[in-house]
Amino acid sequence: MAFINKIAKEVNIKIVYYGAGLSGKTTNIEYIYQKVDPTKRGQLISLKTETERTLFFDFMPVDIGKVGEMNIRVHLYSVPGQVFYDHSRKLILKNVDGLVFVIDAQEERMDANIESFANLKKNLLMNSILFEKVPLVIQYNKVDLPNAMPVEEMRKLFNPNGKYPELIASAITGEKVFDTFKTIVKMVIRNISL
Ligand SMILES: Nc1nc2c(ncn2[C@@H]2O[C@H](COP(=O)(O)OP(=O)(O)OP(=O)(O)O)[C@@H](O)[C@H]2O)c(=O)[nH]1
Ligand SMILES: [Mg+2]
Repeated sequence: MAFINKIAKEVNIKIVYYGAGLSGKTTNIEYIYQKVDPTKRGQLISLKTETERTLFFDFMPVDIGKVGEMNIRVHLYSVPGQVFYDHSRKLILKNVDGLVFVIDAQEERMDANIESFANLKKNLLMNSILFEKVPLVIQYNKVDLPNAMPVEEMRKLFNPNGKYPELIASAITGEKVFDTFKTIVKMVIRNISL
């Protein structure tokens, strides 16, 4: 749940980037970190292994300005995608307001993406959060790679009814990274009554 402080006129929202290992979650957050005005964001805290894999989480706060009288501060997190860090993923989902599910478009990663989507649903349930109640955006990432699966095929797997907004992205170049971020922030703000 978003933390709303009416006296300080401040709203804190928590957005979590979720998805399989190496799907590009950290790359999304690093791109936002590099491009956002440094006066509008805090430090990027990344806990990584020696091979640059997320060990616990990435975290970065970003001030996105005002909605009405309220200052909106977004807390961006990414989970560690590697299968064995499940306990951390569960913890990071606590009090989540919005989700970006980052899909690795490479054909050979589809099983890992499917497993991660199921894992997301399971971990929300473990936190007593209803999957259907949390705003969710789907990002098809790494579409620049030659072995990327056609978007229509991925849609059949993850968004057959077109229920979720989708972004076709290449986080490494920044393509659709901000559109993804803006889409989920707007959905979350619409979802909380200020
Ligand atoms: N070609 C290509 N490579 C990408 C893209 N996005 C990320 N990568 C690369 O994929 C690798 C993994 O990216 P990360 O952002 O670390 O992946 P992650 O989802 O945070 O992985 P975990 O922390 O293990 O869960 C890195 O080498 C990135 O440079 C993309 O859009 N295109
Ligand atoms: Mg990572």
